[in-house]
Amino acid sequence: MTTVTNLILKAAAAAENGEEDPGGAVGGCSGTSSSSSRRRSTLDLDLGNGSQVVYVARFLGYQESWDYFHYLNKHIPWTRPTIRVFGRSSVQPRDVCYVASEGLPDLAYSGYQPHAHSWDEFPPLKDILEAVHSALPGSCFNSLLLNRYKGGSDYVSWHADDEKLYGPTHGIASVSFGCEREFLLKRKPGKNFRGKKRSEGKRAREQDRVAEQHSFTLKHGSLLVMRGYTQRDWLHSVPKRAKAQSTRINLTFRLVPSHAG
Ligand SMILES: O=C(O)CCC(=O)C(=O)O
Repeated sequence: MTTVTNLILKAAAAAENGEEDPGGAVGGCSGTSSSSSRRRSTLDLDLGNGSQVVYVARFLGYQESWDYFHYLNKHIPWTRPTIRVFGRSSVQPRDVCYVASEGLPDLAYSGYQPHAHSWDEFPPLKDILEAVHSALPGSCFNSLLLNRYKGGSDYVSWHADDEKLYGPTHGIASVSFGCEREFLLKRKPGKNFRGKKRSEGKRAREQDRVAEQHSFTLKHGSLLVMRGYTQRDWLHSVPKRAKAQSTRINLTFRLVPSHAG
């Protein structure tokens, strides 16, 4: 799918070869300085109505990212649980694991309540979390969902991470390793494009549809941030792709307020 987003991404990638934006700022949960003063090319996409996406193609270095990939692939206790969607049981089409700080309310989705592992069990995850906090001043993530896609038949279908647990405007920071996969965003049905009335006519509706979908190729070592009302107003997915033959690992860092639940 060629969308406006992918054209912008190509421009951002070209810019990476030359001049780059400063991406790593001082700040974050611990208030530490950036793990790197590396200059990064970023794409900021305003989705309208208080939703934004930020994409950093080279968030982590290439070899460092492979080191994380191999560690996570080997040491994470991956499971493929049975979940219930629309009243039907099915095996989740990817491997998952959950890590969270102590004392948080339990996460549950689709009839499944994952065991919350401790950050201390997987020290490299704490390093990645610190890099995320450093790159996103003011962020303070305390939980992490890990996904492993073993090939192009593994996927995540259209959904929003809009569980009450997270609150209405929670940000999600998503770090990817290994095989590149397409990540799609589309506006939830009934949510108007930038507050405008929906257009009349087939052609106008098709133009609206294209304007309301975005596609990102999530690269090895990249960071994608969904902010504001993105989970309230948008759906996202990683569709099946026959060409994606190798393993991809994705980490989604989230903040669970300790009073949630
Ligand atoms: O693998 C990805 O990039 C997305 C994962 C995702 O949508 C989720 O964990 O909710």
